[in-house]
Amino acid sequence: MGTSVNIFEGSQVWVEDPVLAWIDGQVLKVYGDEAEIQTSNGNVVVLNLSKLYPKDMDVPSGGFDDMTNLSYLHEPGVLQNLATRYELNEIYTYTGNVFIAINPFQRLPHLYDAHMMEQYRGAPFGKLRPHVFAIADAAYRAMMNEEKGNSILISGESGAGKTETTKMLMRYLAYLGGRTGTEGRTVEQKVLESNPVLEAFGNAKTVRNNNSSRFGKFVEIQFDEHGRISGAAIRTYLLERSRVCQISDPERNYHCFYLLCAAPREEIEKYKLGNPKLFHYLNQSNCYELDAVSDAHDYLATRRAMDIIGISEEQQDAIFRVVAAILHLGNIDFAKGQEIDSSEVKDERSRFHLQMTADLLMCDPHALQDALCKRVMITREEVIKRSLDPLGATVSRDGLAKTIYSRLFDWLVDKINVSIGQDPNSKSLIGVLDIYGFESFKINSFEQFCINYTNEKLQQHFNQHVFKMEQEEYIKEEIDWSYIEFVDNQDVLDLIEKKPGGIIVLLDEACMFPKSTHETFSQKLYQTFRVHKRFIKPKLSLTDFTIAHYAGEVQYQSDQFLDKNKDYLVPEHQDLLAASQCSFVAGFFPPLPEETTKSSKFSSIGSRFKLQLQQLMDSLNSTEPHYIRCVKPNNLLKPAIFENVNVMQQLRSGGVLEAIRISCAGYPTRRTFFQFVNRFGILAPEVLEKNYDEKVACKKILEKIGLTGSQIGKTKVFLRAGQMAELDARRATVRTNAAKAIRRQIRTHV
Ligand code: AD9
Ligand code: MG
Repeated sequence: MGTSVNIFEGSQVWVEDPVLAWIDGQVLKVYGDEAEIQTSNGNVVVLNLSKLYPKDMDVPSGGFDDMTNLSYLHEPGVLQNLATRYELNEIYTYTGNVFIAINPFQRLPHLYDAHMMEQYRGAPFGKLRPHVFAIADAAYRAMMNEEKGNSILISGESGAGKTETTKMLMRYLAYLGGRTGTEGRTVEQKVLESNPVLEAFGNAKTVRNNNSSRFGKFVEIQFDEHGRISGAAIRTYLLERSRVCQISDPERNYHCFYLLCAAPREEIEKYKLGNPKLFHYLNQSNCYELDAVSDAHDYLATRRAMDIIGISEEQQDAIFRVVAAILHLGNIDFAKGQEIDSSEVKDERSRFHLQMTADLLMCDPHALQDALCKRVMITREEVIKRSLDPLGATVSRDGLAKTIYSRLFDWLVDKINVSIGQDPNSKSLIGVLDIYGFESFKINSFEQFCINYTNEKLQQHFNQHVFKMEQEEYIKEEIDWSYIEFVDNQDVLDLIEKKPGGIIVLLDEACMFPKSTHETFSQKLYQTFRVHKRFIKPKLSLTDFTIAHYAGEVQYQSDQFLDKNKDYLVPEHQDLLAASQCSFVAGFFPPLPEETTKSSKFSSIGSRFKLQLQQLMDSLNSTEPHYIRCVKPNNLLKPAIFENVNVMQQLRSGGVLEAIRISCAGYPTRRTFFQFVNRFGILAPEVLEKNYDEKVACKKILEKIGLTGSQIGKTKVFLRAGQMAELDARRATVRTNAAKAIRRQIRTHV
């Protein structure tokens, strides 16, 4: 979207730059459709006029709070504005409906203290500086005034600050809807304390974030007719299961394992734990400690949070007993058994850990060993027990660990929900969504597929909303808007979720057909989507596939799709744990209905996730949404470093620029009549001399300059993309000519 018509000698412009994303410069010469530009780092470049973007010379030194105030709402303008503000620790900025939060990577205590909360309480929106409290306040007021549910959708890449932002929002909502002076465990306290508990069991250090959430979360806070918090419901999505038994340096496993290893001595002794370096599930990585975090302290804090939520002492003991059991389980190694292709517990040390695991899970050690090393085969004639080789037994062990851990996590979520309680009479609610952002790595598997699918869904929701808001503004101002085109991503969603024939359906079919491999699955995809414009078969691979997502192309490796899509609980594991003497553990494994044990053992993670997403979208669709886009300014996780290219990429994939694009399709620039006359009156001085009312003056100015396509609303002038630049260019010419005239006059007088 170049604005070539308005570029002339002396113009200040932005040009693309490989290092800085955008760099500013001045036009030295224009010839034909090319221009010579001197950039601010001293280079001279020649570029086609369509590659130049006008630079806004009226930006205040601290940037704009709301970027729709920029004369030119384009990439470089947005980037420059955000960078300027970030340098001043102004981490929050609006772009119309979208709220952008840039991770400061440093504590800014004053930004979130009690005094700040007080200030934002009930303050008219836009009166104070942009702040997450203002978003929460707006959602709360809207909920109270309109008796309609509101939701706050937070997105951004790993480490961008989603979870921290969510916690600030929840704190502020608890402040607005809390019961002052009440003692004991109030609903809002339980809601707040659910965070440290879920983080202990669902967060881990990754290369991208020391406290990365490995699950998605939607918290629905319910309010009574007085606007007080009366209940809540937490829904979680897709916990990363593989982390329990597989980590790579320098990441960590889930926090709870390290917390328990740092527990007081009695507990360490009771569970026969000790240094985390002794456990296979932890020592695959060399990272055991986190900067500025004390696991010992966090262990006690987690226990306290559990107290507040209402998890009994006994249940807490059971929870940590299961955590310890998983660590011991991981230390059971297998060696070749006496028979061919069989396995047995390797050595004395492994036998010790087997015994410990059985003790902690309160199950029979022999049954545990069998469940790990053998499989029951049911053929038409007989039931036989087949041995697994050592590798098979190890896979079985890891499978058991993952199953137990994910059931523990689900139990915690359920427990928190029951303990907080839902309010059946709730008048209204505010939902807060903290979910993984778009991912594109070197290797992308089923997890990235599900994550990016989620983001496509949310992006569609976002686009539709932004578009609707735009239209509402046009209707309010009574301007004509019918020809604005709306592009959406329904085609990508069809590719993934359509019934019949979408990728998820084809994957389920492959999982149900015993002879399928990832090769046959990929072939099926290639055949089915040969002409789909969002589906690409990469040239150099026979099994990868690429999806052209709204945020860019992602190449997926299909080799683990089938395995990862199968949620399959080995019957031996089920039987073993269902028979546990510990009711807590046995409770994770309720007896299955007869049919499922016999026939369809396969249950599809992809299809279940699709259903969960649909339910989430249904919930969101009944609310008034607010969007927060978190941005990670650098990959070093350090304060005060703003990497342009990196940020630009996130604004693109977060849909911020998409929102801008949608608004550019209409009338992106609006000025009140007063602002317009003030700025462009110079183009029609004769109009200013008459005493027209502002609206008429605007009309006369527009007539005189012959600007077509713009519209006059009830309170504002609406300009098409690029028209502001055109007007500014004319204004600049008029001013230069005036200056020349004055100089001439001075010369003739002298
Ligand atoms: V992930 O997708 O769960 O891996 P998030 O949730 O987006 O990611 P998180 O909120 O965990 O990121 O933030 C990462 C780190 O940035 C935090 O641990 C803080 O150290 C830091 N951070 C984020 N937001 C703020 C803030 N508003 N003030 C101070 C912050 N520090
Ligand atoms: Mg998070």
